[in-house]
Amino acid sequence: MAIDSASGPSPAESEHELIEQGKRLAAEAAAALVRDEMTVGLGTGSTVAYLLPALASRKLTGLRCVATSPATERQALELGLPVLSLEALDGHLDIAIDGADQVSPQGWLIKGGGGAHTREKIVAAAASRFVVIVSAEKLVKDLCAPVPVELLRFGVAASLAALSPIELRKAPPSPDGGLIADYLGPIDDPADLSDRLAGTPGVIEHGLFAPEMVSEVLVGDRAGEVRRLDGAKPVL
Ligand code: A5P
Repeated sequence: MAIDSASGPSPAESEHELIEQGKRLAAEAAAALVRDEMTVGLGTGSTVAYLLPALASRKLTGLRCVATSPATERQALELGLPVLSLEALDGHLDIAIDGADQVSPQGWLIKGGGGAHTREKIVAAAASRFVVIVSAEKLVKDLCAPVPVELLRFGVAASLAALSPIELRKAPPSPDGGLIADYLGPIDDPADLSDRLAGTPGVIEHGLFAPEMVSEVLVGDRAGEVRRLDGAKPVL
């Protein structure tokens, strides 16, 4: 059988590798921002999956972490990172680090691709500094659907009707029992949509994160560099 020795990775494989490299570089840069004795919010997702080993490898023995999902908690504990509840830390964190699905030029985020946005938003808001870690393709000119939404199970038919067009996700409920759905309408003005979603009875939380929540976005680009974009939340 002839073996084609010249065949390297396919374009799709190369693209995937570049994206993964971007996530890893952004995650490693964020891990370097953490100092010993800090309290740290850990996000959820494939980019955070690079953050956890990078953080664990720093061997900061005084860290105390809060996880935003069972998956993150499991991985963090396996790596020896101490995980506590937010209550045990009096509801305050020094820094939170998390991925995003989309980042707009104005600093709005869409999060919740993994359905963890409710806990992620609570943790981001509880942190003095919220650092977003993304690969370059997450930077978009205009935010677009889907916007993840967590809904209370009670009265879900009414909530869905009020939020049309929206689709319940074929996924298990969140660890807090909420149903995950995706709002599929236009996003002409993220602030207006954020208000509309938040103001609809039955909505527990939605995946639009305002620029005021974000301290900085670290972008792992295709050239192997990490760029820093300032957010609107001051870094003290
Ligand atoms: C989890 O629900 C999400 O908010 C993630 O933070 C977001 O979807 C980014 O995930 P990736 O790092 O896997 O792209």
